[in-house]
Amino acid sequence: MKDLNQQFAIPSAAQFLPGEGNLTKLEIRTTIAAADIYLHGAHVTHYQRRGEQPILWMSKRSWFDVSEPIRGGVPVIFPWFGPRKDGPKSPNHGFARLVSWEIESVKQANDGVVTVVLTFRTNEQTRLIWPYDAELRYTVVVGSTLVMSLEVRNTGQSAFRFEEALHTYFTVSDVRQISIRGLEGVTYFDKAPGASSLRVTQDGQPITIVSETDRVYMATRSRCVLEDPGSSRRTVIEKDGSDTTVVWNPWIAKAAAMPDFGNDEWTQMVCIETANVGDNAVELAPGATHLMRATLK
Ligand code: TA6
Repeated sequence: MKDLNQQFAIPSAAQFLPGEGNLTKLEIRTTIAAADIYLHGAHVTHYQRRGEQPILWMSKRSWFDVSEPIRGGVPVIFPWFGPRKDGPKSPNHGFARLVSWEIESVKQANDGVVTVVLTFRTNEQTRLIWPYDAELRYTVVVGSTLVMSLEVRNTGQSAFRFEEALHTYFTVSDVRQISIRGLEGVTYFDKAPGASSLRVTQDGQPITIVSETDRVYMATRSRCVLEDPGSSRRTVIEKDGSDTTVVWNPWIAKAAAMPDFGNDEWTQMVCIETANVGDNAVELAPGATHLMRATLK
């Protein structure tokens, strides 16, 4: 912690502190915005524009344990999404959110915007479950918008195909009142239990949440607009380098089944995830780099 602060802290803007579960947290507080980033999973757990309500949701029951993912904020999902389709028994949503990331830089521009770069390189542990070499570089820009960019470089000798997501949890006043625009007419895989048919095409109406919702919208580069009338707030999610958008709310039963998710918390959140999943997975040749970015306004 002391070394991190000596090397990277910016007085009255960015400092490292022991966070929940004594996990190391970078706390950013400027005149423009506030944000928290844990080294565990390079996990952004908090973002709030000065004078406004927080945008990201965190479960009050989240684990803060090196062997568990943090519940809420922006989990970084890599190199597979959801359960592992092939290969040995592996954690849901890959390993990137479970490892400790390094700080490459913490900088503040003249306008007060703070940019943090975190990195992770695959190692012998990850090669046991995923036999490739990659370097991940995650840039988080904390200003009047929150901009998160995940860069994946193939540092090995063989090509690999990966899935990824910035699995963003948004806080809402009541998920039953929200609407999400931008995915009209897009085809999605419906992963909710008892889903009618696997592939469904979204009609011309905004998405509303009336039951467990778990949809993987394919081949879409659209910006989404989350309307939360209860807090008279509109959040815009723009994206680059992402062809998949996932929309998720666990609803009652699924929320109750998760130990790190309060039974009644499902009404206060919705995930709108910037991703590349399934047919939109990314093929990366040796030496190549891919960048995916989410901008929250
Ligand atoms: O993004 C939606 C989803 O894939 C759901 O199926 C649900 O599993 C959610 O992610 C959370 O997964 P986690 O492993 O973080 O509990």
